[in-house]
Amino acid sequence: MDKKLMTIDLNSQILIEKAEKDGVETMYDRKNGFKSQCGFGLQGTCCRICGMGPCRISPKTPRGLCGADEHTIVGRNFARMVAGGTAAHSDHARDIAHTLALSSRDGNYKIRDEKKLIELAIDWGVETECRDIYDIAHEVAEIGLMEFGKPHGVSIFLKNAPKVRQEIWKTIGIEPRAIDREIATVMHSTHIGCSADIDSLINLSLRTSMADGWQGSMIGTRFSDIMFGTPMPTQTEANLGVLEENKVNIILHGHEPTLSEMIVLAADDPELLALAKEMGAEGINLSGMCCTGNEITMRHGVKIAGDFHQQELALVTGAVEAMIVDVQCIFPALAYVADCYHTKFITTSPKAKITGSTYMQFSEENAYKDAKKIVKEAVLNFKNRKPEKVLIPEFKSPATVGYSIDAILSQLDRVVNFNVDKTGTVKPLIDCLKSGVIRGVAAVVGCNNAKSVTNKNHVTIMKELIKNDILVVSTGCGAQAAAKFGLMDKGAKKLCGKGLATVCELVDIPPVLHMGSCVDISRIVDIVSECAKYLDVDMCDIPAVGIAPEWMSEKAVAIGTYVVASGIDTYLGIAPPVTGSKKAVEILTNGLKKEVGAAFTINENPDELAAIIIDDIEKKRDHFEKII
Ligand code: XCC
Ligand code: SF4
Repeated sequence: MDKKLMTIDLNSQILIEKAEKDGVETMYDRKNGFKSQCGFGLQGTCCRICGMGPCRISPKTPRGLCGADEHTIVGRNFARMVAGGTAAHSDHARDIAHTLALSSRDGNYKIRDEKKLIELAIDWGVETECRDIYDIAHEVAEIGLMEFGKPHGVSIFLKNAPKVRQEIWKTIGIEPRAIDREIATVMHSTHIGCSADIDSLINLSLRTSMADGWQGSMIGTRFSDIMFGTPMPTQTEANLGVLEENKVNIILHGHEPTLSEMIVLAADDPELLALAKEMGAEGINLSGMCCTGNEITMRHGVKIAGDFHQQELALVTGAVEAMIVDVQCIFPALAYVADCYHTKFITTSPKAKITGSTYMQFSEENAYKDAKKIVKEAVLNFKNRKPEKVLIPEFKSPATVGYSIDAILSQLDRVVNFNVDKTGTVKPLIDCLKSGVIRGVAAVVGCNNAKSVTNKNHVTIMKELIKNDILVVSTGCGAQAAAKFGLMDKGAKKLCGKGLATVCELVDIPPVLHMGSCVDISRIVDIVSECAKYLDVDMCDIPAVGIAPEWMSEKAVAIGTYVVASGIDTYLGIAPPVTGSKKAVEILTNGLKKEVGAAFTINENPDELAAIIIDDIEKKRDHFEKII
């Protein structure tokens, strides 16, 4: 396939061509090299859980050596994907919790949102009267850390869900206990000779995913807001056109805000700015990719360089002095691409060491010092840039980002109720839904996937939804697709149906709201939960859906599963590796409806998927209008 047709992003197309001229291999070349992918892997019917395998299921070999059939194998593989995703999100949260435990008045990490901390402390029964805010923070951090390994009880966050939802979780046995325990249980239960029952394996997957959504991710988001500030609307720009010819370009890529927050500070350090001048640069230009990019754009308006599929292409510009990464979604290929240019590919986490990178360990204890050292490395590299190899493509799009729940509700409240107090309630949002000016809310989230044309599913579906008066909220690389294609610009209201356009105009918001990184999907679950509680209904009664049009990571599988377990229907634009088991497909796309009131829908054609979603939201509305 013509590589340029594998993405709809014009900058990417230009850089794919440049990579070819420069003799640099990218994911798009490798995709063409894979003539076909393994059918067993695609369907989830290859088992290599024990040393007798791999066992592959086909009509001639319907059972593995131990007798496991396709349902057992698909179920076990699915559960392990959920466990992998839960582990990644939650380990991110664990680091944030450790950082909160380290926070101090004169240290690197401070408390920025005291109100949020106090609210959480009260919710968790921590004494707040007449106490130093840092003592409170440390006790809250300790409770958060206990969620990973407490020997008794279930997630501390479950009690915030509507009562009916809590009952469902209890009845079907998916209340997550300690986070690490759920992950360990999946690894145990899927070991050879344990669970071989598909219903049980999916139930196990649901409980583990709940440890991601209603535990790890909630800790990650809340603690990040407490330490780094709750995001509020701010202006930014998105796509590789944000790189600057005359400045030291540093791209931050990965996930955890602990590192990136410090780099943001260090990039403003007078000493380093002076050094940049000395090197002949006009300054230091920071931008972000993937979820790290989302974290720092939400809180500081740092420009978005691009998404998951643009990480190699960013280096192909020849204008990046350093790509600084921590964990998750980092192509090992960056080491090879960086080698073809002057770019320093700097890894920083003991959890993600990559051959061929420059390893500069970042520790929270020495955060600012470490961050300065890393930025200095980038600045010193400016002199090695080869002007003849530089090509910065021009496209970039303005975007308004920073829509935490707090931001959305206070903005709505100000307009609808003339309430200038910053804390809003969900009432105005519910009024918009009730009256039907907004038909529903769709969370369009997740990755890019080489199985589809990059960004095409995201953009097609989002445009179709807003045209039909469905408010879109977004996180992860989906949010970056929206930002790059102008859908997070307030001017995008011209693409909306009449109802949504009016709301955007009145409230002064874009039709696609950036809600953060993928850990921040906890914000979306929270707001649906709050709406349900306000109306005294269940979460599955709200006309809200989740959509992952181009998902690819195990984290996305965990997310989709907890979103469904929360009663929110979830739509996938890429088929997960479960199609080899009819029973697994039936449970995931239908059976779960009876248990949790929501299920998955899979369709790889974005136009068809959008039509199904719009139709389903209208059906949900019929029910919604009847019960409220
Ligand atoms: Fe990674 Fe989080 Fe997916 Fe993007 S969306 S490719 S997980 S960076 Ni989260
Ligand atoms: Fe084969 Fe069973 Fe071992 Fe899987 S667990 S590899 S199906 S023998």
